[in-house]
Amino acid sequence: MTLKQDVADRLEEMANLLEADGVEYKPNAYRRAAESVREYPGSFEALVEEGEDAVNELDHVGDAISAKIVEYAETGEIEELTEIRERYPVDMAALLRVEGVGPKTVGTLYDELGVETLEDLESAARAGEIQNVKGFGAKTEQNILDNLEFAKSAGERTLLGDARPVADSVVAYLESVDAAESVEVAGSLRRWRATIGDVDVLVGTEDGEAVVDAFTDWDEADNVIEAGTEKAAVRTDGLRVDLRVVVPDEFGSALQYFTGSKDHNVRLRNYAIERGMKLNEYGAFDVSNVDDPDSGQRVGDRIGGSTEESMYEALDLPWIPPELREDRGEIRAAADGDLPDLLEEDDIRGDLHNHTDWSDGNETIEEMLAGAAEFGHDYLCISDHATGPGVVGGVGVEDEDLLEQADAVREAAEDVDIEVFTGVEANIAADGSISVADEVLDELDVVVASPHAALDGDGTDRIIEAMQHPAVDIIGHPTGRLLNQRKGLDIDPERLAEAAVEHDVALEINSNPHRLDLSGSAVKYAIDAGATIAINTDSHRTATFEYIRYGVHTARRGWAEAADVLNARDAEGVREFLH
Ligand code: DGT
Ligand code: CA
Ligand code: CA
Ligand code: ZN
Repeated sequence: MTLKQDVADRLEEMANLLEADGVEYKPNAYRRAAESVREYPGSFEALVEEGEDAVNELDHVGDAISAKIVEYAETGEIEELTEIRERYPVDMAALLRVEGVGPKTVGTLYDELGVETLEDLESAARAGEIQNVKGFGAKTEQNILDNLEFAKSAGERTLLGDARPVADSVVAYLESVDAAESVEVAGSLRRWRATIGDVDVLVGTEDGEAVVDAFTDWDEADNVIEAGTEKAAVRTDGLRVDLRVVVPDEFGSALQYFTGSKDHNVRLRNYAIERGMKLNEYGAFDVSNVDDPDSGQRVGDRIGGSTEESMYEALDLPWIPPELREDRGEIRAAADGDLPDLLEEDDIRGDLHNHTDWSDGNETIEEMLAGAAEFGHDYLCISDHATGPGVVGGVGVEDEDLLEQADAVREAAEDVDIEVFTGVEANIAADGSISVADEVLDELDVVVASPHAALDGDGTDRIIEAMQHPAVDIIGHPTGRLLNQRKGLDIDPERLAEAAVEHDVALEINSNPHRLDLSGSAVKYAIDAGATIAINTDSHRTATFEYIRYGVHTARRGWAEAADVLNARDAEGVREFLH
């Protein structure tokens, strides 16, 4: 955890606790300050070293807050925060995960019923105590009960976007260790699941002890959980990293085994058994002439295991990309020669959903366009928020200003070497209507329509209704889910996919690691139905253009090929698709 993250988290906690306490205005001041800290581009340590006056220069940070930031950096505590924590000894983060429960509700339920944890909340709701609190009712209580399950399971897993940089860093470190011959991440991270239980890393080596020693010395490890001769585990930023060491000759079989998924491995092992083979983490063995194949781990003729390819080859199968290993028909497809020719990161030519400081983005139109050019895109679409359900005025751009912005975008486009699309992110209301006037939509190249309000219950009809609007090109983050925070709309992925084909609307994979919406499994329905996918970052600043890789791998989890993806086409191809 860096000082910057730490401070931003503390300020946000302060905001939530003040709001729980019924304080007005201050909570938002703390939230804006937290945002500024999070966005600070330079070394935050260096800034704090310079003292309160320097910290005061940050946007939305005044005297009171800069003093607290310096206090925290110097003492590791903020006195006022400690006090208010004592007044509200609640598990705020967990309680806020319940859809419909905000800091204010947490405060009231603590004051009235002593609710501190999710368990307390559940028993209070089950006992019917919540509906008797002033300002609450039977409906609120039922809502809390409905949303508790999600909140209880959320938070146990780490976002892909948080785990991947940790994995990249531990792999780079282990690659620098002399004794390590080959290093790979395995597990759910190698399959690019949206959330990760723990990070699995595999090393092939003749000297396991040296690798384990180096691993436990890794300077990003906060503590060592275990250290043996073949495996070790450390914790960093609350995330567990598991290391396995194997001899080089068993690297491929171990990698295949530890990549999972468990369901894929079970099906593959059964496929092997039917063919007189035995697969495990030590290799692929021909056991057709062995009386009792279960008599040991290494029985029969070893015909594969040093590479992962050799494991699949032993079964006459082509290598199966990790993203497909979820037991969704990939082994059958491999046997039939029908594996998809998966989309690659390099296939992406541009990004069609991005924000600027005209709405809630952090950078100007010019900065976003220059950043996209530098990132290597051939084109970028500026699609700021319109006003409408879920997006308040002041954040969203009013209709008449959208036209003015489009002019500004076209003008800025003249100064960059990439193609630029004008656009908008319009809101889909609960009845499926679109928040922007038709005359305005007609003037813009790209219309992204996204749900931002009433994000519970079944949203299929609403989204399909929105697709029927003739100006809509892309459905943005179709379920509105926020991983670990909000379940989002229930969507029937099959109906959604069929409607997308019928109305020629692309379905977005929003690459923001908090969203990854659509999910890989929903994408597979879209691909099977022949729908077009758009992979966008929904960037609010240039630094997040790189999130596109999370979207690409999510698309691969949905079996997408380049031909299925709108922004794998050139700008001309995109124009042909637009309405
Ligand atoms: P996670 O960590 O919950 O996000 O998911 P994974 O898939 O990374 O699971 P993890 O870390 O428990 O184990 C890594 C891989 O090792 C897993 O994908 C498959 C393999 N594996 C682990 N335990 C078992 C097991 O009991 N049976 C089988 N067949 N495979 C296992
Ligand atoms: Ca794992
Ligand atoms: Ca593990
Ligand atoms: Zn949005």
